[in-house]
Amino acid sequence: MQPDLLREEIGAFKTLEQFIIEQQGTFDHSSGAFSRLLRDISVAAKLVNWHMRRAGIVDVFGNTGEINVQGEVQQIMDLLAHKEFVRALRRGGECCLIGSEEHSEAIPIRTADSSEGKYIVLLDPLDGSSNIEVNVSVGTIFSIYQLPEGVKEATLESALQPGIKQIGAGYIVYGSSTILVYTTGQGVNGFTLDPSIGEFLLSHPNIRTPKKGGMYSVNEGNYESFARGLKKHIKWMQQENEEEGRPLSTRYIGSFVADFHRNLLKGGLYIYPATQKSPNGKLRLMYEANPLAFIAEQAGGAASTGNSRILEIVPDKLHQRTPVYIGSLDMVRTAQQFLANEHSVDNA
Ligand code: AHM
Ligand code: MG
Repeated sequence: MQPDLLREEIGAFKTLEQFIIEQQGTFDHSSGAFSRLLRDISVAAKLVNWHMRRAGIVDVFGNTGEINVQGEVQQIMDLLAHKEFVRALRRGGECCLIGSEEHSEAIPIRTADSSEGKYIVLLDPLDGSSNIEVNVSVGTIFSIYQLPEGVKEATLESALQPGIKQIGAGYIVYGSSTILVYTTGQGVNGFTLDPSIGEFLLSHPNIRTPKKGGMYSVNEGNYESFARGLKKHIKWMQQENEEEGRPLSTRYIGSFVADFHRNLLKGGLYIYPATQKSPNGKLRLMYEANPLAFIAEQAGGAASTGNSRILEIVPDKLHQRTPVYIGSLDMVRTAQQFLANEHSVDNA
């Protein structure tokens, strides 16, 4: 492509910053402070992206030798991503509390005697990190709440709000390109990072997810320990029925954020159910399930525990887990029906 043409094309796109500023003042919470918070998140995302793109050249593969609060081996990149987000949010001054998958306690940024920051950010700095070493897409997931009215000091309690109270949520996938997708409750928009100018450009405006898709994503290696209803549902998805578009295809990356992103754009159902080993599922409510549930609903999809809406769960722990059925509306409903028809969660 001619350099001039390339420049012209880039100029035709809106940057994330321009988009955020345009939105400012058009809905509740769309204040300058909120815009600055989103900017801080996007800056951290660019830095994590920079680390990711150099992985393999500089020595950031492998684990830190530490076990994180989830009992999982912490990867060096997990820690790097955590640090970049904490640093950007601390420096930005709009955030009063951070909850991170990589830190057992909530991290207060604001104290009673300072007036800085009214936003709570909960995040999984690097989701799917066990995939990093093999060049498979990973991502960051974030959820934003406001410090409740009248609360002066940000503590863990102030962060334990149900997902319906989120005022923003998003994710970044560091994949074949780097994309940031977010919602503030006014639809879902996606921005692709243009590495030549270092800006996120609006590439996926107003994302709507298909009502029904041709893919399901679940770790079928755990099949034996799934509930009877889910086993039946999986068998049903595998049956031949041309009219109804079955069998469906299986697609499972093992990075929730990347599986979710694909299904959001193409239509599909992602499942991480309760299993014998993980009776509450594996995924974390506050910084994995809730933010993606907010995005799924805003894009016209749905997110369920299998029998109730994820966004309505009242949390009691920062790192609590939940079963997840998320994606295209009709597919989540069908999954719920299969589970409801088999009241028992006993195994077949
Ligand atoms: P992580 O946040 O520590 O990376 O763990 C969550 C990941 C999800 O990204 C992914 O969907 C899931 O764990 C895969 O789990 P499994 O290997 O049990 O299928
Ligand atoms: Mg994760």
